[in-house]
Amino acid sequence: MPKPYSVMMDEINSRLQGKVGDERAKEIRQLLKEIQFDVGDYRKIKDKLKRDLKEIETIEQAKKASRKGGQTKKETPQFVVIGAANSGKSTLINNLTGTNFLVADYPYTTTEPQYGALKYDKVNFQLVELPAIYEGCWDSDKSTLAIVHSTDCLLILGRSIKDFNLVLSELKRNNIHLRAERMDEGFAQLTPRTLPAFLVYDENLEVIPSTGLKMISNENLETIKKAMVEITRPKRIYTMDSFNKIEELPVVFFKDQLTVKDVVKKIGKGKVEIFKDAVILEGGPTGRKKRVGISYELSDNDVVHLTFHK
Ligand SMILES: Nc1nc2c(ncn2[C@@H]2O[C@H](COP(=O)(O)OP(=O)(O)OP(=O)(O)O)[C@@H](O)[C@H]2O)c(=O)[nH]1
Ligand SMILES: [Mg+2]
Repeated sequence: MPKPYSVMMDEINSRLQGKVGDERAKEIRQLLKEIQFDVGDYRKIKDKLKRDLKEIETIEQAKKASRKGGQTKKETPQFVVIGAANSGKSTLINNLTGTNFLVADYPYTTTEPQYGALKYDKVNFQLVELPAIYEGCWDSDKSTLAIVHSTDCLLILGRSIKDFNLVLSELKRNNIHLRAERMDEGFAQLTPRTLPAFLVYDENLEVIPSTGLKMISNENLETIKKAMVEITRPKRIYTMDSFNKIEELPVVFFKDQLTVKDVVKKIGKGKVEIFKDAVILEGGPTGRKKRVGISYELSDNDVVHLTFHK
């Protein structure tokens, strides 16, 4: 006996509630299998589910393509730079990363995502300029929206209140929420999608919409770079080589409860089993010396000397 349309939709909505990405796609495929009728309201529901599925598949595919492997995510936080046309996105990325993206005084100069890299305070960052935001820009362009979805942080650029309101409302319309810092465990995906973000404004702007987010003038590149470090809260851990020399480059982590075990794991497979103990120089080479075990919690800039059983 077929069920009424509204009853069916309630059931479907409750099964899809809270599910995003691949998980949602899986549930939709299952639903499509279960709905056996293919006429009237059933046809309508199936068509709707199929459209939904196609959209998710496009987003998931683009997500995967926009992040080459999981590697980048762990070590190199990515900032997507978004803003209205002519807000100075290319200029800012050029200044921060030394790229040479086309800057022009007409709108929609940048039509494809552009990538730049920046190293600051021993942390690598990737910056991506997306094509300018306009009302409804992501309705048809799901692959650009997917880049926003999968990024670690947003840098929102504007030259006027109108610029900021436009970007904030497009984010809201697409169910993307903003927060002032990364999550405790790094850049994990939250539902609905929640991204760490800050605003970069032009000097001439007097009143800024109150968002609870950090706001920085574009006059000072150094402050912008500092904000990138602050919002991502890296833990830079320096290891020692076998001659007790401190390695110049740290291993960088993005999670709050970081233990010696995380560092050991990073160094190599099978190392946890042969771990003996660790000596820590707290907060840097001149810090207090401590002998600790594998579950000791590390802080930013700690130096770690690991020893292993032969
Ligand atoms: N007053 C002012 N002008 C700027 C600033 N940054 C860039 N410009 C100028 O604004 C124009 C647009 O700069 P772009 O960097 O191309 O802006 P965009 O956001 O990348 O533009 P689209 O790619 O077209 O969306 C250029 O003429 C820049 O020289 C700024 O901070 N202040
Ligand atoms: Mg541009």
